[in-house]
Amino acid sequence: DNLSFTRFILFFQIGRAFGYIRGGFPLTRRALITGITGQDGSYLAEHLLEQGYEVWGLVRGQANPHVARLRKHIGEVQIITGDLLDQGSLISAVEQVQPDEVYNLGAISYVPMSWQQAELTAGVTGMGALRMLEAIRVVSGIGGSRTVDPRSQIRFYQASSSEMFGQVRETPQNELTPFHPRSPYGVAKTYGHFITMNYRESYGMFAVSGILFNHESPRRGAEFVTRKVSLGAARIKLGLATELRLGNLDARRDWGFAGDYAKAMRMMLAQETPEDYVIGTGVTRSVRELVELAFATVGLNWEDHVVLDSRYTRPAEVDLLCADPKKAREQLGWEPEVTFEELVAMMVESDLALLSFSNRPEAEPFSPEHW
Ligand code: NDP
Ligand code: GDR
Repeated sequence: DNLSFTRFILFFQIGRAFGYIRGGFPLTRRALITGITGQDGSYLAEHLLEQGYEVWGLVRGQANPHVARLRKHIGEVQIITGDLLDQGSLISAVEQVQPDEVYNLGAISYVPMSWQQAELTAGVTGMGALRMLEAIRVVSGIGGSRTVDPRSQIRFYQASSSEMFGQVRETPQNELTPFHPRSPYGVAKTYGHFITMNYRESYGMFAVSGILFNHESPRRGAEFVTRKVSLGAARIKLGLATELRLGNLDARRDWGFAGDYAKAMRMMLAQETPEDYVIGTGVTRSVRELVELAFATVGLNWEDHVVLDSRYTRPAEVDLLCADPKKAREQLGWEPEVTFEELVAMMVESDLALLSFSNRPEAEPFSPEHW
């Protein structure tokens, strides 16, 4: 009846107002995630669903095989088709989903591939960010003399990377450290970073970049060094292989757990003002230390099994990365929860379990080209 309808509207409006006062948000938020089929997409979707969000994922391709993998982790995600190379598809996605938040995680993200397909990397990893910003701008009617209520703005998160620092002259690296990218991937990410900043400055959009250092998990692609090592140690332990071929063991990275980093993404969009943040642990380790620890976890000596192979060295390397996450700690209240030791143990144990069931399809999740 009319009275209960009026009451419902009243409670709804009070709820919305309360939501704004508490965290600047109405009660149920709708998120659109590009790159939902990747490592971070799955953790972010999981986290947002836990927070009561309605989650939509942009998926490319006609029958993307990664969707089945995503569905196994998370059921409630709604899928919409689109591609970061296709401006129209992004406009349609934003129009259809009407998101409160857009997380742009889609990218060609494997650094060595960016030398083999530099133009594609520029198009997806770099220009993809511009296309998504344009989709939001056009659908929101921002630009020219038209302004929007800042509270109803679509908030945009860009997945920036510590690879933008590249050849660093200062360590640890923070939000003010200059960029000197060392790969076509790093260059493309630097474009994505600055175009995000530019749309914030030009149009007043709530557009931010998280400069995330390396983050890993059992869901990490098998071409990246942590997963290659955890799978390698597990395979050797189970007698499925005898050696593991690697490139530069001296490179140092700041490795954290992807689940912790997904939380930081949401926190950045929940702030009063749009700002960029460095996210990392503040601890740096070499690839050699990673290998030593992973093999020790299964009771093996890495030196008996690791073979150096120049196919895995890069035309230009990033030698040392170490985050200074002070701003994120102080302003977001973000802290990493999983240590490097716990992360390596988690990944090796997960791969031992995975490979022990040899008739499961995930037992061979890597392509021979990367192995
Ligand atoms: P993944 O490589 O696991 O995932 C990449 C995602 O991008 C996949 O879902 C892939 O979908 C999608 N994608 C590729 N090409 C396109 C395209 N043309 N249009 C739309 N989507 C596309 O990466 P991560 O999850 O590890 O990383 C997420 C983001 O964060 C990336 O942008 C990465 O560069 C960045 N980043 C990652 C860090 C890390 O340590 N993991 C650190 C810093 C930044 P498909 O299933 O179609 O292949
Ligand atoms: P990275 O991650 O390039 O830092 O980019 P990756 O795990 O590929 O390499 C880390 C370091 O390990 C050295 N390395 C090897 N790497 C791979 N992949 N395979 C090997 O056999 C091998 N041997 C040694 C590399 O030379 C490098 O120094 C990741 C990606 O997720 C990016 O998308 C993201 O932006 C950055 O992390 C932060």
